[in-house]
Amino acid sequence: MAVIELYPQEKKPHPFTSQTLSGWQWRQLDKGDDWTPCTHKKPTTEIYTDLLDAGRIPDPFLDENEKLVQWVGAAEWEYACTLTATAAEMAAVRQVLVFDGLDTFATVYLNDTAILESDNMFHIHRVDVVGRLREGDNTLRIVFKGALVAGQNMEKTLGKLTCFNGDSSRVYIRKAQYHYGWDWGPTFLTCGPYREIRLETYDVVAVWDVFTDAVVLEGLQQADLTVSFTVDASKDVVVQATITSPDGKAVQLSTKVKAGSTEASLSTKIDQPQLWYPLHHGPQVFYNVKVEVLSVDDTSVLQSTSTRVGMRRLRLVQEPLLDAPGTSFYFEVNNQAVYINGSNWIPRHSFLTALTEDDYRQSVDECVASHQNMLRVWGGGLYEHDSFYQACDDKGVLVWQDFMFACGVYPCHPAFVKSVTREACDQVRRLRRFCSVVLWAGNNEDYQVAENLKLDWDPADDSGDWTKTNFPARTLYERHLPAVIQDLCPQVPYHPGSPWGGVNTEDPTMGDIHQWSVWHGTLEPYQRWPELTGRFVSEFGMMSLPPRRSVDKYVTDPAQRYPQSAVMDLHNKAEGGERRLTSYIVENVRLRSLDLNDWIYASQLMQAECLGAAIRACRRQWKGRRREYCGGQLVWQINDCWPVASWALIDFYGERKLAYYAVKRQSAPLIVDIGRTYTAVESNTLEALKEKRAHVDVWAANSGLSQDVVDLTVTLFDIQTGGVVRTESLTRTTVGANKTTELLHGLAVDDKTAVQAIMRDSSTGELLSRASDWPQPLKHIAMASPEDSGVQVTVHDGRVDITSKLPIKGLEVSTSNESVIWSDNGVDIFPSDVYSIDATGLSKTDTVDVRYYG
Ligand code: BMA
Repeated sequence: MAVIELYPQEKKPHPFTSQTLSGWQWRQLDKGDDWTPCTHKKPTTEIYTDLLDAGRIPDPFLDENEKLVQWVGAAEWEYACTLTATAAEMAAVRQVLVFDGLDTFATVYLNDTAILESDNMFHIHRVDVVGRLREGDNTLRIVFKGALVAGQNMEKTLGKLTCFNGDSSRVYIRKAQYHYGWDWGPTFLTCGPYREIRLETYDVVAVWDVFTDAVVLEGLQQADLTVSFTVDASKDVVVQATITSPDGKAVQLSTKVKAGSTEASLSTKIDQPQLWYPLHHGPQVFYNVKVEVLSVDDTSVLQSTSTRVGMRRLRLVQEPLLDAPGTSFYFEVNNQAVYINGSNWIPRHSFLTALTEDDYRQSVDECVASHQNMLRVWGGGLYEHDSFYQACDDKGVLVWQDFMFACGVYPCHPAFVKSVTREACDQVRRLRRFCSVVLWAGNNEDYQVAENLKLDWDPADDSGDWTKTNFPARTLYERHLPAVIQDLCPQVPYHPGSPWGGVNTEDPTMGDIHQWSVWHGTLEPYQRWPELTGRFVSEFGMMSLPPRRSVDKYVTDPAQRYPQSAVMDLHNKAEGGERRLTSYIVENVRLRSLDLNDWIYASQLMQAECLGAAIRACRRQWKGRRREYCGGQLVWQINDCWPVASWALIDFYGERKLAYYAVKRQSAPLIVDIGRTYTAVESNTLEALKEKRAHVDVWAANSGLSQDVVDLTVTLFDIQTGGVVRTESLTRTTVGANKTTELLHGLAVDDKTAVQAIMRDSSTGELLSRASDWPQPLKHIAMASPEDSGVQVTVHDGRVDITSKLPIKGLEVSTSNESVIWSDNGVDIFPSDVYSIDATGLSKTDTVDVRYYG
């Protein structure tokens, strides 16, 4: 290719510059309103938060205001900002406007000339504006059309498809699907420039999409590194990559890149690579990769950019098991099997631009603080903000990333395939540099919907083109999306859907399952969890109400603060939400009243018990090499997007529910655990009159990589008197590495007995873990009266110590000091034990309230 000599020797090339746009104003287009300047200077914004800031709508999250602001989603909106181009920027050969994401039906005008039409929230655009940009002030205007109308028009021409949650038109629209309303989320069809817009100018070159693919070889002794990048150069240049190891050793590579727009790469081998590990498995270390573009003539630096890479060897292991049908489904990082204790992640807000980098960081910190090592970015939300993945990389939290399809029958006509393929390429290119992303999955529950509706889905049909069937999107999930992964990040495994695998999506012996027989489906008692596990349980959950402090925020009228009020009902979006929640509470927890505080406590205790039972059942199935009968579980869901009664562990305001602590206790790397089993004695043919016997088993679950030598004490207490019924102990017992070890089997118990197990390190005596077990269901237990319990709470600076005379279930500590962070809560207390809870921010003069079950 002929190289155009743009620069006479004396003219220095214009260096790469980047200017982020901000200073938005907006108006309602279909009403011909005047412009209103945004009250903030942020680069990203959206209509609901702007209307709220301007006092034009009531807070959509409070009371029943959701109903009052639906008109916003039906209207047309226009945004504008001024882009001031400097003389230097104008002198550049290339002037490009980069759009990281527009939500959703957007026409962009630069000085009244249309420069871009976008109809997919997940597309990233680079638009050449040479000849359109002028020196000084330019106006960038974006018209946003209503997504609902657009979708319903498509339904008219292309036919109505089916979905669960939200308006059926959503399946045609590439917009975060939860905006249409979900069984935990409100309907707010917001719009706006939700991700950054930048003007990039340069002369000779721009380099972007820098990606370092690290292939760590099997023995972990070597990594093959390829640094790839996209270059737009109007002249030949030299691209140089400097790779610096975590301990500061640098390797330099360079290549000459010919003029033009092209992809290029540099490769090297690294011996003894320092590897990145998930939480609790090793350090999170990174190689820094600096890419510089040098002028061929004088080696001056024209552009410089830095990224980093965490190197890990990754496998999703699906292999035959010993003594069990089907195949395993577990993650292996750097040749170590990793048991997954994690959660599902939904968008952290209905209005994404309200979030800060700190919000993402804090959420990931909360995940880590509860010992959870995976978050699944669920398919009804969005490809998350960089800060989310950055935090996951930093903390060793693995990410299961869905493509953005959820609970629906999606179309697969050519225009849709084109849009989705581009979306996948844009987002995979952006996210492949985060080493925490360890799986891409095609969708959320779309195969389940296909089964439910009895669509044409024959797993044996591998034609690769299902577009003529009534389950056309299978072509996306099994052909187009895996091709993108294969092409752009072949190190990361692809799974066609979640759930997927086996004879159908409910097959517990292969692939992953969503276990919703508890809560949805047949409303199975959670005591049945030992029979409900699968090879990997990527969803399961239980609802509860947010803590009282939160309820008081979103229910502003005190007269509405009761469990059955209209406001409380609007803030419970689940189908049959009240009925199901009531069933589970009433079947398990003895209620004193329907008072709001009692109801909240009952729901949270019940949720904590349920999730504890589920994780206990799953984790026990991690039995060592070739016996990975369950590879992990992901709680539905860790967070909320607005204030609501939901399955969340942490509510919208950041308040932890009791279940958060139950998950934390169950997910600690090394725990002792107890399970109670009831067996019917066949002495009476009438089910209700069958006598039942109960026994408990005790085991240790260890996700650590070394074995431990422990002492175990198991005490059976009489619940009414606090007397010790029986004690069993083991000394110097070995707990195997990275698996569960059964310790005691078949201790007979009755319905008056609660059990406590304490596990200590044999050599140091250090307390490693406590576990407790109670008769089921809890409602049948005759608890002693609170006056006899002898509960004592001693408040120290930063800690409380709790003792009791009787066994105590689900003791919750609270204080009006809102800054306090408890390390544990909703705990079981037993006689002759001191239960300490760390309380960051607590002063010994603070008043600590307690409540407990019974
Ligand atoms: C699931 C999810 C969501 C839903 C949740 C609770 O299976 O995939 O669609 O919000 O259950 O019902």
